[in-house]
Amino acid sequence: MKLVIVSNRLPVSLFEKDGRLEFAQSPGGLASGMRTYLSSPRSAAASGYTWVGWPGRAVDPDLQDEVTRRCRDEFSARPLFLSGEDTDGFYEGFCNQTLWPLFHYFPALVSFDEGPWATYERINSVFCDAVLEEAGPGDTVWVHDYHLLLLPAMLRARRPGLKVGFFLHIPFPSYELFRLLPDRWRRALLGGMLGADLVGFHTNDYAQHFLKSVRRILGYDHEMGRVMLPNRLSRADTFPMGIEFEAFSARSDEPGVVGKRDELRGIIGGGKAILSIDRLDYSKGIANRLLAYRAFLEANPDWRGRVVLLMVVVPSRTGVEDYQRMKSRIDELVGEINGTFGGLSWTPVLYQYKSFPQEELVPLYDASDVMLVTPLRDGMNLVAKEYVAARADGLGVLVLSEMTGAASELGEAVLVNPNDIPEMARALATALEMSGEDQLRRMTALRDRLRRYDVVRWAGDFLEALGEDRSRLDRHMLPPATRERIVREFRSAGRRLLLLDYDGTMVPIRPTPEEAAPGPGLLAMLGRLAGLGDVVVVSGRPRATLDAWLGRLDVALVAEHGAWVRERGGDWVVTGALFDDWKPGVRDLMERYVDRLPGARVEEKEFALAWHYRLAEPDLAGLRAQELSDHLIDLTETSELRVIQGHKVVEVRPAGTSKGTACQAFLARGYDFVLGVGDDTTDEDLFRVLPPSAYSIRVGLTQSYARFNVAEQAEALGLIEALAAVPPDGPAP
Ligand code: GDG
Repeated sequence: MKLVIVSNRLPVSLFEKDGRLEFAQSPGGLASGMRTYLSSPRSAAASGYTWVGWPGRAVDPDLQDEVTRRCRDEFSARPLFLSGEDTDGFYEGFCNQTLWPLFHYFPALVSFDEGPWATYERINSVFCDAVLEEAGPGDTVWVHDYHLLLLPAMLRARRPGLKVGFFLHIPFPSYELFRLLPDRWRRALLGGMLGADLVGFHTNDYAQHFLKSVRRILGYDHEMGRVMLPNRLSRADTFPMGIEFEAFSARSDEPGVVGKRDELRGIIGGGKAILSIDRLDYSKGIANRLLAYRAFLEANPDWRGRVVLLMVVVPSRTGVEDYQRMKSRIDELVGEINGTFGGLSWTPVLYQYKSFPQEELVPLYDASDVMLVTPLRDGMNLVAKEYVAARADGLGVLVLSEMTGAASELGEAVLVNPNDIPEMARALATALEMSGEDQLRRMTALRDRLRRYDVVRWAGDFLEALGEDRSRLDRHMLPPATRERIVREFRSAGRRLLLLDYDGTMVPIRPTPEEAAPGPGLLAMLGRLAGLGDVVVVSGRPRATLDAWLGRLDVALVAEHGAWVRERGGDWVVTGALFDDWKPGVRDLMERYVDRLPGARVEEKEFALAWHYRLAEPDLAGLRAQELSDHLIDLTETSELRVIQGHKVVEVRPAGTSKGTACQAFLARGYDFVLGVGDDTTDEDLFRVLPPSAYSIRVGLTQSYARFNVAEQAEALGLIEALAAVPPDGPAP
């Protein structure tokens, strides 16, 4: 299997030197992380990879062939050439003036211009063409980041069999922010991402935000992150990106690094150093950080002259006006702090407006007592992790913004809210005054965690999850040939048994249980089927409903998930030792949850109570259903009751009977063709008791004990109808 990696920038960038084109490593966490993964012996991309992306500048048409050849031969890369006009609308435009501010919670800075959107769509399709030239059938494509949100669906549309993964390196904003985008855009962006088999995020919050937007905007529900699309599954999951831990850790012993660190320490003098490194961007909260440092110096005069803030700001988007303004504000603040507090013998802020190669960051990390990472929003923030890795001595304090993805993993850091300037000032004092023992304890915990989940593990886990997912699903989807085989075997069988769930299998799930009554077509079909074999309708419905709806058919009925059985032409028989003295307590609790959720209602059955929430607002309903189940599980822990979460229903009934136990009597009668079909958790009890030779089908793309899944109810009904179409006089000609 070949791996095709796709990102806006290639891991190498072109630049011109003395009239010649040269290559340099591209900056940023994605490029260096993936480079590390691809060159690691632990990488699974051993059978080759190609990286598709933009080489960082417009290339003259005469030179494109040569650049393409060199990229291929030297870097296993496929360059994609974009004109200045393309990058204006695409990168500078939609990426950085719409998606970047919106996803980093700066709605006031978001541009809603149509022009850049059109370019964004077009450039995503240019990427699609290039990827399809590189990826063969059976290859895996890993698409990275917000520049290419539409690409996964484009790839899926043109090559459905391709395995596609997508990873978002920046935050996915809450639904309230995401919904600000015009409906066309937000649908296309979500649909684009869902084209991937696996969508990865740094944190669980981002994944949940994405899933919520998918549910609210596209209407697709999910189960544990698996999004049920009409004909396939996509999965959202969390993969917090790590760094090359051992390399950073080992570097601090290299003589060159030690020398540089000592030199820096000399400049700092006997005092302490606080380090701050970021790209110039409004998301990084650089001005707030300076304000916090100023507040700290104001409140702690004894620290004046004994501390230095080493502030590295990497030039970025230098042509954009907002960034120029930000730069002026930072310059002013630095000047003001140095002017107010500094003197000839002490400069409070040592400010560098330039970029450093990654290896030169290590002596900076090592020389600094405190690392101050306080973005207003950041997808992950690898600099925070690199600081921890570089501190092989186990000392140093990380002060980290709660608004970074890294904060969800690095709980031993001193966490701060970057909007709370007094709090940050206090955190600085805490960090500078922290005992060596406390530093060591926190650092050791942080280092252990980052060592285990490094960047190779991150990429490996993502690709493994991507590989697994599809193979599991492919095995389960009912292939057309098997469907035909089922019909054929049914025709030629002597004794046939069909165990069929009702709601969600023979009729679609309706807003209220009453609306699911069978129409004449369905009744006629079941009548025909009953002439061909033994049909058992296995339902969670009360027996009165089944009697009213299906009682006149020559079929057996199972009601209340197995509590009652009515044989063909017989009477209802209770199947186990059933009791209902538990009902009042459970009913009270369920009713309290009806009060808390408009649209919910309690249904009383003879041996069960069901709390339905199909008509309620889906988000709140999901939450309340979860709370209610947890509550019920606590309440019934020591009793013989079972709490079951089905399709938009939470049900409590005595343990000991199930659709499985109720059907065992039928199965024992010996059939040479058995088929079970159902759509719900309660049908799993039936699938579990079926013999290996039986066919079993679960409606919906969920993990199941059934041998096969079909995506939709209509597909299940179609199969049942095909069986009913067999001529009544036995095997077809
Ligand atoms: C996106 C997300 C997320 C080298 N020289 C400098 C410098 N480097 C290296 C650092 C680090 C990387 O660049 C910067 O790390 P970030 O985490 O900020 O990564 P980005 O690629 O900018 O950002 C971010 C990341 O993707 C990975 O998913 O963590 O949230 O925005 O490896 O060693 N970094 C800086 N100055 C230099 O001079 N700041």
